[in-house]
Amino acid sequence: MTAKLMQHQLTRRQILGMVALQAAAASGLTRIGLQSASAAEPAAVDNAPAIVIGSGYGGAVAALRLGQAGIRTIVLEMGRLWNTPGSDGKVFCSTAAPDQRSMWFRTRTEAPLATFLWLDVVNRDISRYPGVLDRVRFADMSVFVGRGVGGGSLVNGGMAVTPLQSYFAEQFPTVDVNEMYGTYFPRARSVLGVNSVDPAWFESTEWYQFTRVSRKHAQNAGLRTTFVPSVYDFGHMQREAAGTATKSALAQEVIYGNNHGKRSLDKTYLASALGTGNVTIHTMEKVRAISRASDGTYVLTADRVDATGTVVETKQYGCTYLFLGGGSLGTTELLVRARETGTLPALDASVGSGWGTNGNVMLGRANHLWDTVGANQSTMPVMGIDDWANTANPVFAEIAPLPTGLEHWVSLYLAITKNPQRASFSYDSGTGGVRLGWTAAQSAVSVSMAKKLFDRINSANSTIYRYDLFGSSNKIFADDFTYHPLGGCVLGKATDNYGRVKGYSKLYVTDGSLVPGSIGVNPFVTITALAERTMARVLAEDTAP
Ligand code: FAE
Repeated sequence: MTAKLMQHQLTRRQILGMVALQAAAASGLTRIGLQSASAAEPAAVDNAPAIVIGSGYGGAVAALRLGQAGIRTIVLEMGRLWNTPGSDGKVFCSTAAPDQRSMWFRTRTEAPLATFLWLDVVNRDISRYPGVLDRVRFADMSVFVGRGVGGGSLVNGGMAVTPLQSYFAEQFPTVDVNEMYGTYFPRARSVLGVNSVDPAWFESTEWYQFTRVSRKHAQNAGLRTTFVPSVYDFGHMQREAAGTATKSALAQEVIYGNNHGKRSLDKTYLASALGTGNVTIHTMEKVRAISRASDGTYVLTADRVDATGTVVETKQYGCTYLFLGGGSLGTTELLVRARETGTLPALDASVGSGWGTNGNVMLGRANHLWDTVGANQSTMPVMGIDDWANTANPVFAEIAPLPTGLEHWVSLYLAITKNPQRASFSYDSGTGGVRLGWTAAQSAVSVSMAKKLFDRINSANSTIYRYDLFGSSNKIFADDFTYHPLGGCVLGKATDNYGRVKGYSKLYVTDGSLVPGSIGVNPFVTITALAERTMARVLAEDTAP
């Protein structure tokens, strides 16, 4: 964002919060609050009325609303603050030249799209560092997640989609949909800074030729396409294209972070939360245990790690109100461990279950030579093929970019299928971690649905699939990873109808673990809106003196 634009759009609280973030980065602090904007680091505070675990969508909403309510709050985030430029002058590295900043403690990148023409040209050796993207591997499924202040908002494609009301109601039968669509979805979109691409610019720019080609192929098969909004600032993107702003979406930046243009949570919810003066974010601290003291308050154990991953300190925290925003994986792991090790034994038996991939499958199609997709591609998707209304085979497929700087004739997609399969996490006492019971056969259900849709598109356009993008085994459908982990502590099952965890008072879940495995579109707007709904209810009913 340019300074001018920021002044135009940011509230006073956000500006104060951004000052705090900047000051923390400049002085290398791992504790960020308004106090850190002054020279002295605040005194160590291990107790707070409220603690939030994680700073992704669910955590950021909780932090802002608690701060606004005047409740002193600590946010514990295992990743780092991302606003210090590296030696190249950039905060984040691009997908074309990944370095240590790309991935969470890896020696080689593990990009979703592994090969090109079967060649191992995508991934690079890197040094171990708390990079921004993690790939958490389970037996038959791996999960991409963001690490850092802002969680998934730092690495995602910015697609800010509100689900179909009827499907939301199907997934959340106990939630008042009128209230969600009348109050909480609009509130979430407004604070997230959701905007839409200018249709005239979309039709004319070389940067979205890849999308127009995929739209034509979908239409040739009689399929409907729809624009999807984004949290990437399209004003900035148009200036990138015009050469008047530094390129980010137009410079192959996305899954390892965007240096400009994206309204990630550190620029929206979290900046405002810090601006209340009541919220402090501690970075590089991973919570590993939660228990309850005899007076009913919560006790947390957190490991602080340095840039090599070494634990440099183990800390104890105490709080009255505890909000879990560690994401579907982080929150579920903490609660399953707490139940199975007996530190929170009254947790419901359903904690750990109801997990799904949002039916994710990635695939590429090979276009005819005359159907060029363009060497220049924006990394921010703006359109989906919407066949969700097809009850025999509901699929919503995002038209995804594959920016390489060269014409490659590939149309890439991330399909979201209505896969009804769900899995559970179980505690592994040997490692202290969790296992995920998702199987390859469960992924095959998503593949069969994606295949039915894309077979139609291929047949209408006399095209074929690409076999060279997902490793050396001629794999067409990448069904072994997801960007959209959902569930594990499902609303109304592991919690009450507002995210209050069953079995314990003043313990709440606000993140993607509430969503029962599928929401039919990209999930962060839903996660944000549900967190807004939880916070409104909790602040009205549970925190009154
Ligand atoms: P999340 O954003 O993952 O935040 C959890 C935070 O908690 C992280 O910062 C963790 O580091 C931290 N954490 C976890 N455990 C602990 C612990 N024990 N102690 C301290 N900190 C902890 O959770 N969604 C869309 O809607 N549109 C898109 O275009 C889109 N594209 C995506 C592209 C990629 C490459 C990826 C990976 C995801 C994408 N998503 C997209 C998914 C979206 O980012 C995801 O649903 C949300 O980020 C989930 O929000 P949560 O609040 O549940």
